[in-house]
Amino acid sequence: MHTREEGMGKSKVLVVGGTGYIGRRMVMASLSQGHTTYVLQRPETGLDIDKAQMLLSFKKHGARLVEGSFSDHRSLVDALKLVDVVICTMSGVHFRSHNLLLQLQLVEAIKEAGNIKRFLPSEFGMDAARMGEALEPGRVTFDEKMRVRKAIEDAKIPFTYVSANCFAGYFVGNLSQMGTLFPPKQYVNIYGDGNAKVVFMDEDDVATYTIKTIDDPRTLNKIVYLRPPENILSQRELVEKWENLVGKKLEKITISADDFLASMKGLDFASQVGVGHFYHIFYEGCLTNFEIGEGGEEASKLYPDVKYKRMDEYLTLYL
Ligand code: GO6
Repeated sequence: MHTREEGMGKSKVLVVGGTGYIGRRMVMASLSQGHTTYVLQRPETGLDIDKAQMLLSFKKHGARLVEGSFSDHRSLVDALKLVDVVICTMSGVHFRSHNLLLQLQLVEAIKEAGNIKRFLPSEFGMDAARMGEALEPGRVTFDEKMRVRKAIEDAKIPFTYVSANCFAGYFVGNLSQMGTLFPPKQYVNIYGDGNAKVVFMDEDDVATYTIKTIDDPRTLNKIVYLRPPENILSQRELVEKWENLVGKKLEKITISADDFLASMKGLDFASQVGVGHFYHIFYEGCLTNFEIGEGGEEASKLYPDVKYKRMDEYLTLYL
C-alpha cells in the first residue's frame, strides 16, 4: 500500500554531500517538496561536530540518514538501492582532485546498483562544456566536471546537469569583490566596463529549482540553466541596487582586463582559480553570451510558479 509518507509517485532522493553549503539546501528542498530524502552519513565526518549536528537536524526534519563510506564500495551500492535519484553536492572547488575521484567512484556504484533513474552530479556553476578555452589554472574545475560527465554518459546513466551560475553568497553580498563576503564601504572595483551580464542566484532557489527537475521528463539528459530574467544583471546594476539600499554612491575603480589577470601572480592556487573564473564571468560574459539551445532548458521557464529571490531583497541581509 502506498502511504503519504513515501511521497506518492515522487522519487526517493539520496543527497551525497548533504552537510555542505549547497547540499544542506538540497536536503531541505527535497523534504519540503515531499520526497523521501536520504542523506549519506560518512564515517569520515569523524569529530566534525557541526556536520554531526546538521545531520541530526536533518533527521528531525524527516530525512533518513544512511551510513556509507567511499572506502566501502558495497555500502555505497546498498545506499543507492534505497533511492531513485542521486544528487551529488561534494565541492569540486575546495577539495578538487580528491572529490573528482569520489564522484567517479559514485558513478561506478550507480552503474553497479542499476536502479538509479536520475543522477545530478556536482555541477551548479558555469556550464563546463562551454569552458573549453578557460584559462589555467581555473580550467581544472571544468576539466574535472567534464570527466565526470563523460563517465556518466559512457555508463548511460540518466542525468540532469544544473548550471546554477553565481551563488549570491559569493558574488552578491560582496558586490562581486574577491577575497571578502561583505559589501565594501567606500570603493568598489568594477571589472572592465562593468556591463557584462551575469546571473546571480539565491542558494535556496538553486535547491528549489534543482529538486523540481528530478522527476521532470523535460529535464532528462538535459542541461538546466538557472537564468531567471530579473536576476540577469551586470556588476554595475548590482552595485546600483546596493547604492539605492544604502542611499549613498560608492566610488568606482575600473580594473582593466590586463591588470585583473596580472593580479593572479603571487596568489595562492585557490585564488588564482578564482581570478580565472571571475575573468570569464565579468570580462567575457560567459554566463550569458550564448542562447540556450538544443539539449538545454531554462529553469524559470520550466517552473514559472517558483518565486525566486531578487537580488535587491538578497542585499537587504547586509544592511
Ligand atoms: C565559484 C570565489 C570568491 C573565489 C562557478 C575567490 C565554479 C563555477 C559561477 O568557491 O572560483 O571571493 O560558476 O576570493 O563554475 C569561488 C568559485 C568564488 C567560490 C570561483 C565558482 C563559480 C566555481 C572569492 C574569491 C568572494
